[in-house]
Amino acid sequence: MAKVDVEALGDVVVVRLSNPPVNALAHGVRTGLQAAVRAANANPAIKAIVVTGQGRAFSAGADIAEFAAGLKQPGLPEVIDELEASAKPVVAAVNGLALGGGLEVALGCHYRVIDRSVAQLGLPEVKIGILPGAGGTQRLPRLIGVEAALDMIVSGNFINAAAAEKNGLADRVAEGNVVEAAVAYARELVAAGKGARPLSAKRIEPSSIPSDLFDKGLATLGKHPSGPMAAKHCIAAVEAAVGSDYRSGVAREAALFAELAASPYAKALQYAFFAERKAADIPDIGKDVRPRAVETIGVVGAGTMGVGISLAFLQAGFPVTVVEMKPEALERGLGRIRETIASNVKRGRMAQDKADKLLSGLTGSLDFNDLRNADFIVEAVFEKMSVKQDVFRKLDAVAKKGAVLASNTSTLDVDQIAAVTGRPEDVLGTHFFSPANIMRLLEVVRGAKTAKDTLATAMAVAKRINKVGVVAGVCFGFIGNRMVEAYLEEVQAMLLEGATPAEIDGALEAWGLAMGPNAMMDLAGIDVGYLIRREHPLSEERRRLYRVTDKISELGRHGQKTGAGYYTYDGRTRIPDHAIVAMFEEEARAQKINRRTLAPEEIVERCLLRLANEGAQLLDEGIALRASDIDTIYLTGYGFPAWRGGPMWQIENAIGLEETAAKVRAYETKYGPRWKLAPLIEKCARERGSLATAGKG
Ligand code: 3H9
Repeated sequence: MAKVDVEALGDVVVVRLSNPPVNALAHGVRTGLQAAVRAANANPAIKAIVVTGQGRAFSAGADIAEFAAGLKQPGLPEVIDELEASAKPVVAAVNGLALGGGLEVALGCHYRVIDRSVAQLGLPEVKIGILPGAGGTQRLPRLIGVEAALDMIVSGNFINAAAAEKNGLADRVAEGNVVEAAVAYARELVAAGKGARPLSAKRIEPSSIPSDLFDKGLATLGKHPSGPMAAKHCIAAVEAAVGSDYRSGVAREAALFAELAASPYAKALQYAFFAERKAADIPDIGKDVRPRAVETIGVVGAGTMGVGISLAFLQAGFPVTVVEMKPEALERGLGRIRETIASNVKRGRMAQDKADKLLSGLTGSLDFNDLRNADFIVEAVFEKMSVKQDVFRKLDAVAKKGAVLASNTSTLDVDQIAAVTGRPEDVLGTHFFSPANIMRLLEVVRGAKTAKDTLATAMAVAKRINKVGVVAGVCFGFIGNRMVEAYLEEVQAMLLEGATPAEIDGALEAWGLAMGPNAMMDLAGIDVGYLIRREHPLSEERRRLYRVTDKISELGRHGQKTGAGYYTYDGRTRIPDHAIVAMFEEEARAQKINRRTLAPEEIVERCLLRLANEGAQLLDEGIALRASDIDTIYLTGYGFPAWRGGPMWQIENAIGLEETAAKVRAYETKYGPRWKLAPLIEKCARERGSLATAGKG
């Protein structure tokens, strides 16, 4: 239950925020803190107050789940103001995470003692589309300086105790028990006659900062991951701290906070925060299903994916054995792993001793027998059923009992792969996204015979390698790539109708996507889709839509790797190519399509609706457990902007399901069966239901 625990240690009272797991500042915590401060001030025997947190966190901030319903009184700003107004000195003992409202509580305290080894401090509100709204934008610049505060608030990044010591956030850094250190410090302060020291009483002189600081901050924002509003409002709030009294600054902070809190971007980002965590919840797998122990990893294949996957495991501290068939391929792969780690060291992202330690866990081999001790083996060989099945037969022969056998297939039937082994219960898909050491998504594909603990193990492993595991059922392309198929098909149609690759990419990138579809295909390789289309039976419609792209591939223009695809390339820079537009013009003439200019809004709408319509179909088929899983896949694996919530969130919350159904029907009338409305959207629109409650999850 959300509350605070109060313990009197002689003349110092320790107030512990207690709301597991991270002491979010729910109503009970706020009232508890307020009451404890009042009681301590009313008790003549108490000379000082120490505020700390229960467990691993000081506090991770306001309870995000409470935002939707509106915060009950007393609000956090009032509680912190009252804490700061305490006549008796208040010392924060920062025992772990102090984030958002949690750090704002620490800033409301008069002094801060910070744990050396575990503390992390930050104001990450911008990442959920808001700003520090409990005085943080006013108190932090008063404490550590405007520039340093601006950086922390606009980036949302965390700092550790050493950095806090350097920038003045910490009065003391504690090596051992931080609460004991804070209590001792409080007594020292009392003995020295040092009392309350409210930050809000300080004034920041405008002359103390560069005159162009805020203009520069705005000019260098670029595409901020929080969308178009939050970072700008953060800058405006900090600006309000300069040259003004605390009261007027905090009033400006509150007004800006209210604007952000009401924005669709904040709602989308907060939805995304919980969606990501919900993905770990699998309805038929309770806490009684224990993941298997995983200490050692095997990777089969040292191509691009095998290298990325090996790096992901090595960087999380796992020893990895990589098996290849040919010595040159093995050496090339191991070389790329070593180069990536060396470049991380060179760029200051990793210490040399850590790199040495990671690389000491890397073994290369040409012999499948060397995988006999591996607990978790990922196959990352050529995307062809016969090749994958051959690998799984070999793995079945050598892997130890209970080892998880995972395929990194992006499209193939995991059940057919499992069927060649004598242990299909140990087999599943782990679909990594390229570059696998960087992309956060891991689609975990549950086969018909995958055992519950095999699935639980893969989800636990995903977490250990800092990935977001999302469960998918077996179908061609699983969740992400099946939706991409629909999306790319629509892109082909628009290219024929008159949009250029640059217009399509430009429209979607301006809307927020990290990369437009044509640039994405050029990066992934146009030949990849071409080969897949040749392996699978295609409808006449698809054949027609992909005719030009197939020709582009046949010309050897496979994308960035060949220096030309939909664009030509100067290094990584795209250059629009008239020859490609001419190919689409010619094909349009042959297909009797009248070319026209497509507005950016139409481009975005058609892409979004095709994605979401296919997503609803996947939800209906039970391939995806819940709409939020689909969105999580798009946000973490496909460069969809989190501040737009995801394709499913968009149709439900930005467009509306009835409107979506009407639009899709209109497109169906115009373009035919590829626009068939997903029955689930139709049903939800008719019954005023919600996709959020439609799945099995
Ligand atoms: C704020 O403070 C506004 C103020 O400025 C002004 C107010 C007026 N609320 O991520 P994990 C839950 S805004 C509610 O899996 P980790 C989380 O859902 C807030 N719940 O663990 C999960 O629950 P479950 C500013 C929260 O170790 C569980 O805790 N603060 C909150 O990987 C464990 O979380 C932030 O934006 C919360 N604030 O990461 C911090 N935080 O087990 C957001 C966590 O049921 N939080 N939960 O799924 C984080 O960044 C990470 O959760 C954290 C832990 C780093 C704390």
